[in-house]
Parts: sequence; structure tokens; C-alpha cells
Amino acid sequence: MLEFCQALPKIELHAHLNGSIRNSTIRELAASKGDAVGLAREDILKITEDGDRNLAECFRLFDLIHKVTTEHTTVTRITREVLQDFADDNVIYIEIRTTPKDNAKFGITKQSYLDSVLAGMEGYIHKGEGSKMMARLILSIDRRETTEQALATVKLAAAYKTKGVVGIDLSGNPSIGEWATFVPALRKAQQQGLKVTLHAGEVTNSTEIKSMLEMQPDRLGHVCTFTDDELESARDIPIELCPTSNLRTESVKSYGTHHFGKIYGRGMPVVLCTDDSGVFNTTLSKEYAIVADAFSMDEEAMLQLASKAVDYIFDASPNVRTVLKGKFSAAWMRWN
Ligand code: 6MZ
Repeated sequence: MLEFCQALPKIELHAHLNGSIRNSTIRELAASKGDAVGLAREDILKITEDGDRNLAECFRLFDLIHKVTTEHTTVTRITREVLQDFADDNVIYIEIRTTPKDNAKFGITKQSYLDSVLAGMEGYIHKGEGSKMMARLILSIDRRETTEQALATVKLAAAYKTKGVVGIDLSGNPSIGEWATFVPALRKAQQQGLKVTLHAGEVTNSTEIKSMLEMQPDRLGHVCTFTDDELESARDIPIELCPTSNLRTESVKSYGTHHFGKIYGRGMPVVLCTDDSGVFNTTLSKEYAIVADAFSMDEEAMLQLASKAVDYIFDASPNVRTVLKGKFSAAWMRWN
């Protein structure tokens, strides 16, 4: 099944840039500047080892990774490498997401960070010409940020709509930050015609989930703690599910009990994603194979699942959808 999933054309809609960096690149960056930024050998091992880590540990790892991705050239390099890795895994369209960062010490502003990411995406932001994977960008608001910082990210996203930015994401440590802090920016994004996806229910917080659903986001990520009623209220919202991430961060107990089963079983819109392929040592093909195995799904069901994701992308261009649908039609022909 893994081989079949590798050959399958796939769409990735939930992948964080700094969580998707190759381990070899992290090691190389840390070796060249680890001491200067206070990154110890044990820290590098922690980032690159293949073990489970709970959510809190995970966010400590991201802070360590951010210590070595502080230069514009590095940001461009990791973007290029991450996209190459997804393309090599037969991903035909990706919406990569990242948090624009201000870092005065290194001469980085949110805008210059964004420009560096877009430089790494060069060649991938086409509308379907040629055979190369298409890529779009979602700008993340980190739950540590203030209302002003979140608004600054949305302002940037709106200004870069014609350059490949398609939406706004709310992410970061789910145990910190107040929903009310982010509402002005998220509403602004909706007013500006940007799509919105929210990390929802990574930890139990029914009040926040209710407010999130009232906002009518375009997609939701994770939804691990959603009750049956909450899932029913989210019935028409495409859900981004990341099985390995959820298992490794101890948000779900096993693949077999992953809420994919419930969501898919109810016929709700769902897309499989990697979340942080570097940190969790996974690929999108592996996520498909894991789900096929855990829920006894055959090749036809997996092809169907992969094809449906075209309907959930944020890029509104009919041409892009037509090209993607054409690639899935070709895959169906080959399979038959
Ligand atoms: C919530 C997550 C996440 O933005 O620096 N991030 N937020 N839940 C998760 N589940 C494990 N995984 C990653 O990529 C790293 C950032 O993405 C968010 C966190 O804010 C993390 O700092 P960028 O490219």
C-alpha cells in the first residue's frame, strides 16, 4: 500500500514550513551556527531523533529550530528543500504555511521573511503550466502574538494575494493565547477575501471551539477533542487531519482510534496532511498508507480520498482546479 500511496498524486494542505525541514539540514545549520545561537548538541539530537514528544515538548523544539533559521538565505533554502521533498513524494499541489517573523537582531521583518519564503517558492507559483508541483502560501498567526502582530500578518497577506498567498492560519501552542486576541485579525482576513483555517481542538476548550465555529472558517485543523455534537456543527467544513502528528503528540492513542474513522464514516470533507514532516519524520504517502492500513481502505478508496482534496484548496482559480482534476483523472485511468 505504501508503494501505491507513493505513486498516488496528492494534495498537501497542512504543512508548517519550519516543522518540515530535513533533519540533515537542521544538523548542518546547527553545526555551522549552533554555538553562536546557544543551541547545544543535546538540543539538536532532540530535534532530529525519531521519538514521541508531547505537545509542550513539540513547541520547545520549534523554538530551537527557529534559532537556526534566522537568516533570509536560510529561509529561502529551507523553503526550496521542503517543496522539493513534497514534489518528490508526488504531491501535485501544496499549501505550505509559515509564521512571518520579526527578528530585529538578525535584520528580519515580517515582510522580508515573507519575501525570503516566496523566493524559495519561485517556479512553483504557476497556475498549472508544466508538470511541476504548484505551491501556495498560508500565513500563520502564532498564538503567542498580540492583536497588532496578528493584524500586521493579515495586512501582509492581503498585500501579497497576487503573489501566491491564499490564506491565514491560526496556530501555535494551543495552551496559550486567548481567542479574543485573534478575532480582529481573523475577521479582517475574511473581509479582505483571504481564506481562513484554524487549529481547533488540539486541547480541550469547548468555549473556543464554539467561537471558532461561529466564525465559519474555510477549513479546520486537527479537531482531536471535538465531541460528536461539535463535529456535527462542523459537518460542512473541510478538516485537515495529521495522524502521525496526533499520535506522536499523544493527542490520540492509536491510529485505529483516530477520529479520521468517525469523520470519514460520516461522509464529512476531510484531507490527510503531514503537519510537520521533519519533526515527525513522515511523508504524505506514509500518512495515506497509515490510514489505509488502520481503516482497511483499498486502493480505490485512497484514490477517491486523494482526489476529493481538490475541492478543499484555497486557490480560487478555476484553471488550477481543472489542472488538478486532470491529473487525478489520469491517475484513475491508470488505476482502471
Ligand atoms: C499548532 C503548530 C503545530 O510557522 O515557523 N505549529 N501549531 N499545533 C501543531 N501541532 C503539532 N505544528 C507546528 O512553523 C513552525 C510553527 O508552526 C506551528 C507553531 O507555531 C510552530 O512554531 P513556522 O514555519
